[in-house]
Amino acid sequence: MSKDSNLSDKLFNQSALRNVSMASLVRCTRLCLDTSNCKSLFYDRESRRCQLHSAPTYKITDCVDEIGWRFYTKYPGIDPIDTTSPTTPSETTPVPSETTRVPSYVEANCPIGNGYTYHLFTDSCIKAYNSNPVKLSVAKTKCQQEGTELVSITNFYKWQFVSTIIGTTGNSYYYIQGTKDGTGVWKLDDGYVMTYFIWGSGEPAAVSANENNVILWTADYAKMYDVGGTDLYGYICELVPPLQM
Ligand SMILES: [Ca+2]
Repeated sequence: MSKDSNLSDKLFNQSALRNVSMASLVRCTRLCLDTSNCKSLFYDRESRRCQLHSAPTYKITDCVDEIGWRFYTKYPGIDPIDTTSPTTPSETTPVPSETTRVPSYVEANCPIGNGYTYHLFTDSCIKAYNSNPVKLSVAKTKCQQEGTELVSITNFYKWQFVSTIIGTTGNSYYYIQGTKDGTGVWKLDDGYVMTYFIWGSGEPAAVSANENNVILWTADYAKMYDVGGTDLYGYICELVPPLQM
């Protein structure tokens, strides 16, 4: 997320996706990143209000003056849309050519030339590997070596996107984020509790000890299975853009 100082002390006070209290900007940002259609947010440090929005940015003239609010967007550099009147394409609108340029935020958030695939709706950028199966610790290292991390699946739409990348047939296994702690709670690598699961048939079920990690198995529609971390599987890396605040 990038701060846009042009909208400091401004607020777009219509049609927020969420309007909630959040203890910090980091948490507000996290909520936006976990909300599939959130593209920008306003945060007021004083009142700790957090407003999530579905447009990448807003025109200053569509905002009201509200001291204290700051604006952050996933898509810096995008021109604001007209929020005051519905746009109707005119007859002279040119037909987009097949060589439409890749939007700059895709290039910035996802090096698609490197085998990664970008999904706008979940703002995620992933690449699956399965030709050289490895144990979990090596999978994490492999992702880190290219500046990414194992994919974290935080909602249905993210899972759905990932499943289209790896497929839902065949017999392939892929490590993803998710570690069960000593009290049985599943957590992501940053310590947050996992809230979204799409377990395979009969899972989670530890048929051997220490099935404290998660894979997706294409033979069961790319659903989640708890496994140990020493088996050799493919893995899915995700490029997570750094927070800019
Ligand atoms: Ca299992």
